[in-house]
Amino acid sequence: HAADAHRTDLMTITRFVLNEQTKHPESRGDFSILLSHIVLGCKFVCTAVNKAGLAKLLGLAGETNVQGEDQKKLDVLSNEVFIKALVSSGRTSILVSEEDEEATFVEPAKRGKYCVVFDPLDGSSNIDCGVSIGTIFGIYMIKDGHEPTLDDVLQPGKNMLAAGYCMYGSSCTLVLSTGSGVNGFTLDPSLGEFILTHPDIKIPKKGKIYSVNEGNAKNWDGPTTKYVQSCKYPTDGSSPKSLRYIGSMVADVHRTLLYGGIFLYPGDKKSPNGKLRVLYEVFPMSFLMEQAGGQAFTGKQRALDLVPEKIHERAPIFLGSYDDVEEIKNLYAAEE
Ligand code: AHM
Ligand code: MG
Repeated sequence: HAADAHRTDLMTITRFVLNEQTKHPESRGDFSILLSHIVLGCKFVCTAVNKAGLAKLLGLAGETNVQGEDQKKLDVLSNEVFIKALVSSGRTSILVSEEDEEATFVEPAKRGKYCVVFDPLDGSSNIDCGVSIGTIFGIYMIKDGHEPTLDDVLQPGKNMLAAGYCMYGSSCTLVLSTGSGVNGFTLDPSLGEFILTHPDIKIPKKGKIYSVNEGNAKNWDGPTTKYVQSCKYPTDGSSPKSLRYIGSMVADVHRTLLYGGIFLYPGDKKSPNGKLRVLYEVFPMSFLMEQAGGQAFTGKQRALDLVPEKIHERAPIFLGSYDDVEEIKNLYAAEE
């Protein structure tokens, strides 16, 4: 269509967030500014990820450059990019990153009212073979009128104001919820802008796919074992589910969100709390799932009700289509 070539009415993520802001007349635009800094971080990491395959040629990650300095690994680089972008926004007080043992407390002159928890580059085992990886983030508001403390981030996931992820895959896709639904944006590399391509994402009520590392099956508990067995050998006359597992949470959750189904990283005998981290993996993805009409469960409770005690704490997670998560909830309830 000729007219399409000249479309300038595209909904960019900047325009989208500013539109949302006008719904809150009291807003002074702080959230929009914070988000624009996160978006900048995502664009930067996207560029670095896209060049990663040329590392040897260009002297990137892990190689020594012409000055003889060691080049930074992609995950280290991504962490630095996001820390810088978030501090320079002037809108944050506390940052928790998967890459850093301790939380970062922003110096008073640059402080703002938000706390950001994030995994700058998740799916590290997939970096060197060019498979999709991503950034995951969640945003809390600091409690008013006191010095920021770790308690500001050790809050249940339901207190998050916003959550999202950016997937560096066949295209660069940013999925965001500010608590009123979920929207997906795709980076147009020629414009350098994220364009709204997936408005108001709703996860199918029931799916045909399950996603889990079955190599851990020997150590699973009863309900997880029964559930996965029922995916393969259903007894209610339905067709078996397909298995899809990338081993990159952002990619596995993104597919689950769009196609429906269930993603699980259960606890097992070796790791009773599973592998995934509560603050910056389990919470943001659970927030998005609920906002899209799905569910997220830890095997004991609604994931977003969990109150973390440590910033790098782990929890088992079952998330996805409403009906599929309901089944696993029933299996755990029957155990008690
Ligand atoms: P990472 O933070 O070291 O990258 O680990 C997290 C990743 C997730 O993206 C993914 O869901 C999971 O680890 C896969 O784990 P496993 O290899 O045990 O299946
Ligand atoms: Mg991770």
